[in-house]
Formats: sequence, structure tokens, C-alpha cells
Amino acid sequence: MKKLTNWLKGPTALAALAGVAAAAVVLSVAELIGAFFTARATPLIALGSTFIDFTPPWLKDFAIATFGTNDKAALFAGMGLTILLLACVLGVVAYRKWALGVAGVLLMGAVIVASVVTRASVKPLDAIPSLIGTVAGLVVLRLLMTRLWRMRPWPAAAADVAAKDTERPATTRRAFFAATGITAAAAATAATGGRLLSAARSNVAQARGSLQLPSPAKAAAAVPAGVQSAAPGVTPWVTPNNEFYRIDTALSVPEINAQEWELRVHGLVEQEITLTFQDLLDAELIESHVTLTCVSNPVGGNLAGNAKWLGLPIREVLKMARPKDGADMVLSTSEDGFSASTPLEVLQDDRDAMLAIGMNGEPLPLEHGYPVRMVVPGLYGFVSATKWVVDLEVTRFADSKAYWTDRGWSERGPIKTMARVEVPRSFAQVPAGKVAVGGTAWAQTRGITKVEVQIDNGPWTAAVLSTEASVVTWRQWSFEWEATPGPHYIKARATDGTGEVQTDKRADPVPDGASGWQSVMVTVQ
Ligand SMILES: Nc1nc2c(c(=O)[nH]1)N[C@H]1C(S)=C(S)[C@@H](COP(=O)(O)O)O[C@H]1N2
Ligand SMILES: [Mo]
Repeated sequence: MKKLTNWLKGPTALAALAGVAAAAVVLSVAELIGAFFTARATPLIALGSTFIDFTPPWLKDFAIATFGTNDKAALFAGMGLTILLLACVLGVVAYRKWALGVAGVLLMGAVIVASVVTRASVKPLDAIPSLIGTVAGLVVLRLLMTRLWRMRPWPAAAADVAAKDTERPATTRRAFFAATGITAAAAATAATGGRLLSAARSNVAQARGSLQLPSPAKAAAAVPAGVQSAAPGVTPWVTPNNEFYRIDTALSVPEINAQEWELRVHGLVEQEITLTFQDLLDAELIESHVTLTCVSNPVGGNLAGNAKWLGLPIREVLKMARPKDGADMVLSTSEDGFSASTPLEVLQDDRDAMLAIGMNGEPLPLEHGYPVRMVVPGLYGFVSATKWVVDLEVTRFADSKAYWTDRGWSERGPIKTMARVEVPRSFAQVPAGKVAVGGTAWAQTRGITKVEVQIDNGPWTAAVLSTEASVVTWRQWSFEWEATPGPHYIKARATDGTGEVQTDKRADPVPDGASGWQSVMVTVQ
């Protein structure tokens, strides 16, 4: 114990502390100055985004399986720890050999700047916050080190001697802690100030709030009565915007001014075109309910949502651009550098793939792609649902690869048939007698024609299907179960519109979507 307290008061621990204070200065100064630059250009966001770009499929799969939609919070926590450790090491190195410390700080600065300038839609000038932050960190590190060096030679057991020792070590120690405290307070103020300033400077959220959506030329088909499962507790058939799952690689949500938004359509086309947001507002828009699904959704998972989308059929845009013979894919790219490869014919057929500007009667929420995203019935989001879309390149699968295809996922992603049990919940305790079982099933563009339930190893029994709204939306179901006391397993499987029964073959999400039957364990009392 005594040893530990002495070590904590010794040079190594204090040098590490100085390193952490200097790192806090780098990040917070960059955050403050970054309020005047592209949001994505601050060190933490840029480093995190670069890390995401290097994510192999198994790691993405693991992160989503473990942290779900909190995967970004987990990434920040991991990064925070790494930076903390590196800062400690840098502090100690700088204390022992200043030149080496400087080299370390400059190296980290270089890594930060490199990750900033290689982000999509980031200008070279956006490196300025990180550069100034690095210099500020270096200055602070030097100031703190000077205080520490003045305490040399370090008393053998600082705690024992401090009291009776000469004045010098005690005052320098106090000076060191004062300087560190002031640094920490300044860093905290700069970071908070930077946050508030960027929020105040951003008017995109406000512009979205006052945007009036046009009414569609073709309204959505009325939702028939009875789409909701009879079992209480099943997900609402329409997912409210604030409950809609969110999956993307964007650590800071792109803020795009709709007035400046443009979509470039090019590649293997007879006619290159550029669409503005006003062009979309003026076009003949359609509205329809479509269920989106994420390829990373595990069996029984909740990375799926159903909304009413307002937008322009991509078919109409392609008609203007006139794809050349030989083209078989459209590579859509977002403002932040994500891309998806979608088969050309899927965007041209009558499934109404669209450039969406509205979600459940509102402009797209910022997190869901404001001002414009793609919505393509029948395909997983990673190969179709590009948010913040700014570029459509008509090309060939043989010639271009999309973001996740480059990282080990499939180049195509038709949605697999899936039945989900939502009530009772896994590991629930329920009273014996009649128990309402229910959930949601989907097989977009094929539709759901049957859902069956199996209790333990009993026979597969047809569940009651709720009304089908369309083949591109999910379909709910319910099942009345006479539950007997003891532990039981509830399984569900769906049959799609082609007559194919959902496969029981277990597959992980990588590379093209999970499969298998969900099994829910409940205890009946
Ligand atoms: N720009 C961008 N668009 C993107 C992604 C992304 O990472 N970046 N992720 C895709 C994936 S994997 C899915 S499942 C859907 C999710 O859309 P949502 O967040 O609105 O539910 O968006 C797609 N569009
Ligand atoms: Mo996804």
C-alpha cells in the first residue's frame, strides 16, 4: 500500500498524468477550433471513422452482436482507453527523454491529420484544428515537464521526506499540480465550448424542421385494418422514426444543407444528370410503406423497421440518364464515403425503389439520411439503402466494389425470409393456461404466406396471420398457446410467397445475412 502511494507520488505516475493532460489539450483544442470546420474533421471522429473503415466483417458482426446499436458508444469507450494508455506512455517517455516525447507527439499528430484528410468530403484546410491542437498539446506537455524536471533529483520516498524536506520539492510539486489542474479545467471548458459552438453554428436541423414536404402525386395505399398482431406487446406495425433502428458508419451525422445538395448520376449512361433538392420537390413523388432490414440482424434481432417513405422512383431518374448496354449495377455513394452496389434491374423494375426525402410524414431525420436517401424494397440496407446519398454511378459488378464488399461482405444482398418471436420474451416466466405468442415475419418482395409455431418437439402448427399490407412490408402473426407448467421452447418459421419455407440452416450475418429458426425459452408456472 505504502509502496503504491509512493509510486503514485513518484515521477513516473506524475509524468503519465502530464501526458494525459497534454492529450486532453490536443483533443479539446481541436474540438473548439473544429467548430468552425467540417464536423467530421475533429481527431476523435476522424480516428474513429478510420478505425471503422478498417473493420473486418467478423469485428463488425461481433460489435453489433455484442453492443447492438450502441456499437458506436463502445467504439468511443475503446478509443478513449487506448488514447489514455498512449498518453500515459508518451508522458513517461517525454519525462525521460524530451526529444523522444516530442517525436511521439508529432507522430500522433501526423496519424490524426492523416486520418482527417483522408475522410470523404473533407477539405485539406480541415486539418487545421488537429494541427493547432497538436501544437497546443506539445506546449502544455513541455510546461508540465519543466515542473517535473525541477523536482529532480527525486527524493527516494517522496511521502516520507516531503514533510521535513526543504521547501523546494513541495512547492514545485504544488506548482505541478496547479498547472495540471488548470490544464484539465481549460481542456474541459474548450471541449464543452466546442460542442456548444458547433451545435449553435449548425442550422441544418433547423432547416429540416421548417421544411414543408410536398404531397405525393401517388399516395401510399391505405394500410388495411388488422395489420397489427393480435398478441399484445408485438412491435407496432409502423415503426416511429425515433424508434427506427439506426446502422451506419457515420460517427458524426453528416449535416447536409438541402439547398446545396446535389445528386450526380453518371457512369455508363447516355446522359449525365445532376438533380437538386428542388428538382425532387417538384417531381411526381410517390409514397409507400417499405420494411428495411439490416444484414447484420441476428436471428430474432431487431435491426428491421417499417416506415412510410416519400420519394422519387429511381426508375424515373434512370430513364432520364439512359444506362448503356452492359451496365448491371448502380454504385450509390454517400457524402461521408459509404457506398452500396445495387443491381440495375432492381432499380428499374416496378418495386418502386426510391430516392426518399420523407419518412412517416416528416423530412428524413438527420440520422436516417437527411436530405435524401435510397430505399430499395427487398435488399438489405448495406447494398441498397444509402443515406445522405450524393452520387449514383451506373457501372458493372465486375468493375466496382461497394464499401462492405471491400470488407468481406457479399456484393449482393436479397433479404432472407425470417420469422421473429416477440412475445413472450426469451426467458420470460408465464402463468399456465392460454398464452398469447406473437411476432413479425418478413420476406420483402416475396411476401409472407404462412407462419408456423412449434412448441418443444411437437408438431408445427399454423399461426394466425395478420392482414398483409403488401409484399414489401413485414407481416405480423399471433398464436394462442395452451401452456403447461415447466420449461418450454417456442420456435417459429415462415413461408414466403414463392412457397419456400424459411431454412433451419444456421448462418451468421457475414457475408449475406443470418438464417435459422429462432427458439425462445420460457418457463411456465
Ligand atoms: N451513408 C450511409 N448509408 C447507409 C449506411 C452507412 O453506413 N452509411 N448503412 C446502411 C445499412 S448497413 C443499413 S442496414 C441502412 C440502415 O438504415 P437506417 O439507419 O435508416 O435504419 O442504411 C444503409 N445506408
Ligand atoms: Mo445494415
